Amino acid sequence: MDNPVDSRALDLALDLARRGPLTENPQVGCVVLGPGGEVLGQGWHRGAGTAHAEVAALADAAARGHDLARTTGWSAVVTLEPCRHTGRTGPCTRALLDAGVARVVVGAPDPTPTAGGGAAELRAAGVDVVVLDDPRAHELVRPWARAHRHRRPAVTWKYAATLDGYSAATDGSSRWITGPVARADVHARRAQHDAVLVGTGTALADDPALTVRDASGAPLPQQPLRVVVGLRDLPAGARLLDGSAETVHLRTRDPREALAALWERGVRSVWLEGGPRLAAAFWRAGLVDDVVAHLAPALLGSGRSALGDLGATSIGDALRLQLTGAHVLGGDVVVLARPTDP
Ligand code: AOF
Ligand code: ZN
Repeated sequence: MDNPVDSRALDLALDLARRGPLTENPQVGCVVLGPGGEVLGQGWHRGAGTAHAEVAALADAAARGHDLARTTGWSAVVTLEPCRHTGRTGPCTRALLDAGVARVVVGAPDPTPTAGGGAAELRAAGVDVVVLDDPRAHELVRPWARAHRHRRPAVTWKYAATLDGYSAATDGSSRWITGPVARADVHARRAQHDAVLVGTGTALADDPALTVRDASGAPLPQQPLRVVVGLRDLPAGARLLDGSAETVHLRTRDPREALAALWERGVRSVWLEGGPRLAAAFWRAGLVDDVVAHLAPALLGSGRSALGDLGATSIGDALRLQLTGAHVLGGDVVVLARPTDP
């Protein structure tokens, strides 16, 4: 990015965006700059149904005493392309034009058919629009943007395994492979998804609660939807049926069908926690967008592999992923990866 004022404003807008909740709507931040590049207003989106970031930032500028009738030389720097639709709130393109903002800097485009296209609309109205295509702005809305592009929830596959790739011992026991720091990381990441999904095999074998809990083990007030996929019934006493969070049982073996049902319910991101066979079915259908692997420095030598059969018989058949991160978590390692396709 060549303009240091835009660059600093985008840094700030990204920080503001992250203050917003992860819901059905993306996190968006906006900074309004005066003619000299000074920050006049800051805003972020606080969740579906509330003001968009641009409207919030203009309102903030007004609240700080800046006259919205005299906006000559003002710019707006937004992490996501301003919407051009009337959803639960009005179009941000309109709000920016009404305020007379002459220049708009966009971090990443809005890929949705209804809201997207605001940049072109602003340009047509004579606004100087710069689309930065900033990697951090893209990353911020990635699951949401992918969900809309593919019209299905974005899927993150999470597993914990020994260093030699086993997620359970031969007797089926798996508690615990990783330590408390890695497990706390799982809870934090779970909380960032609309739904947590397992197969009936895992539900029956492990009787997981799949809730998001704090350090003391208490469930947080806001819980992702718990989803079980598969044809077998859950026993009446299963923890998934304990009422501590909403649970749906999708009686299908088809990942695509399961995701279609979840999309209809408004789910845009899914945290897939196994088991190996269901995860393999998602991979075979090309339905995994991100991988979070927690690896413990332990060896089993035999046991249940973290992932079921992908049909690979030769090393050339290996599904090669792009490494996106790796770091130490307590006594374990987290590895982040994703398929290379766009
Ligand atoms: C923006 N600024 O701060 C956000 C945008 O139903 P609504 O009115 O909340 O609109 C939701 C859509 O608007 C959402 O799907 C996305 O395309 C866009 N989000 N756009 O200009 C914002 N949050
Ligand atoms: Zn908007």
